Amino acid sequence: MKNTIIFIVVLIILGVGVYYFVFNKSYINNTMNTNINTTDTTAESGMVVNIKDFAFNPSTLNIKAGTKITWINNDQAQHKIISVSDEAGPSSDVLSQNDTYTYIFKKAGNFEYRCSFHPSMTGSVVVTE
Ligand SMILES: [Cu+2]
Repeated sequence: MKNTIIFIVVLIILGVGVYYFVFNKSYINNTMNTNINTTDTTAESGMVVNIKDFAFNPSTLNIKAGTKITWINNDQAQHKIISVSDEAGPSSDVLSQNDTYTYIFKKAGNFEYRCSFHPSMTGSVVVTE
C-alpha cells in the first residue's frame, strides 16, 4: 500500500515535470516567432528622414506603431536629435556627415523632436496603432 502511494506520487511529479517542459518549450517558440515577425515588419516598413540644409525632410511623418525611422545627416554640419515631447522619443548621439540614427516608434502618439544644436530644426512623427 505504501509503495503504491509513493509510486503514484512519483508519477504525478513526473507528469507535472513533463507538462511544464512542453508548456515552456511552446512558450519560448511563440516568443521567438513574435520577435522574428516584429523584426520583419519593421524592416519592411522602415522610413528615412534626410537631414539636409539644416532641415528634416520630411519634417512630418505619419506612421503605424512599430515603424522604424532612420535619420541620415547629409549636411557637413553636425546635428543631434532630441525629443521635445514628454514621452520618450528619438534621441541620437552627435551625427556627423553621413551618420545615421534609427529609432522604432513602438507606441501611438505625437512625437515632436528637434536638433539639439539648431533649435529651429524641428520635426514631428505622428504614430497611430
Ligand atoms: Cu542641427
